[in-house]
Amino acid sequence: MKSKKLGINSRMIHSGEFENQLGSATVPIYQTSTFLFENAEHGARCFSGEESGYIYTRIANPTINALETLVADLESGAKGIATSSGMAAVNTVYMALLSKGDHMVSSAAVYGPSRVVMEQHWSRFGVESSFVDTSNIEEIKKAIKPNTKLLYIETPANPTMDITDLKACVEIAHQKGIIVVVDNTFCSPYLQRPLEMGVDVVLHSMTKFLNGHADIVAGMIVTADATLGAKLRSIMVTLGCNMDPHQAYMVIRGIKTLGIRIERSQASAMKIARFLESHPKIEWVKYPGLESHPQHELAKKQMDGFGSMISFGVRGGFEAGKILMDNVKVCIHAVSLGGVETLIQHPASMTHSKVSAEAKRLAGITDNLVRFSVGIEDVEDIIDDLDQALQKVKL
Ligand code: LCS
Repeated sequence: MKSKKLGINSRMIHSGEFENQLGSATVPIYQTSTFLFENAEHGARCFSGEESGYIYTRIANPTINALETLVADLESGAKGIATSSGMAAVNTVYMALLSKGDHMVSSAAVYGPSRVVMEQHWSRFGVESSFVDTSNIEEIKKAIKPNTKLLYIETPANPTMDITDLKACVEIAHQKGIIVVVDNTFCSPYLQRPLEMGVDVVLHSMTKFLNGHADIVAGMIVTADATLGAKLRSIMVTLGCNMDPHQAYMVIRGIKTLGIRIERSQASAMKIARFLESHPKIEWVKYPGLESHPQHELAKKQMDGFGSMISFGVRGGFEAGKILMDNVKVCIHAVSLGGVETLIQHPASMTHSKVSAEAKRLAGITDNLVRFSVGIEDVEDIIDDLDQALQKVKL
């Protein structure tokens, strides 16, 4: 690691070690599947772990390692484990930390597939789960059972923007030997560093803010403890959900502008949230920066900024939301988030469509919930676009 003393913006540019043989200003792409051994002895030493040479890209690769060191540094963690996607990171964590007969407590509102894979697939291997409103700490306490091994939190949650008190989670869980995992996708380490609050493991869909340009899919796990990191790495390697070197290069490139992208998009998000809050065709707005957000005070304490994700309800329900999404011209009607372009989508019929109707109701994912990821366009253009599309909504 270059230096812990540098500020986060400097570390986004300069952290991430690699063997720089030719004085390259950026991390080269080691686009290779395998690495040469000097001789049979060298090969045997690498395999036994006596020597830490590169063997095979599924196990380790210099470009991917540079990214892992970089994100681990930004998250104040010990080890980074890059994965092919955010869902690969989620499943690696589930597989490493849960066994038959174990139980997981999680947020009722999480990215749909993170819940669906647990309820429909990990359950087949005897893993139990409870999804509760983790923004209410009492609900977590009530859900913990003797076999609970994992507390899995998304904050702010996708798509409700509910915020969970991470320090309180750590206190409750660690008393009972439960590991705390946080999906930090909505914030990125620029806005929230759960490991600094005592959380054990952080994961990311780097498809979103870290890469930031909507052009690749990627994931990352960061652990506070190196031994736990080694365990997660061995699961990732044997599952084969490794990242590709080119993917790693793209994320390293994206992270260089993470700070300036987030500063701009969250400044716009605040203005857009206020515009929506005062608009007669909008029923409700949930943005951590608004005083009306139920956990606004917690957001101020726990996050270094309010981010660029907004959820809101259009008056007139799903039909009205559809008219809005069909009429935007600058904003893009698509899933995903955290890119330079503003995206608008409808979770109930898209990202969370496979979550049961009852689970959606309990999680507060209403039919009129529209999720908005603010990009870095001129904010006036986004507001004008929303305004003209909302004019088409007839009450
Ligand atoms: N965690 C969160 C919070 C996410 O939002 C997503 C993807 C994932 C994990 C999974 O990451 P992936 O495998 O896609 O890299 N969220 C998406 C969304 O809200 N719309 O499309 C994808």
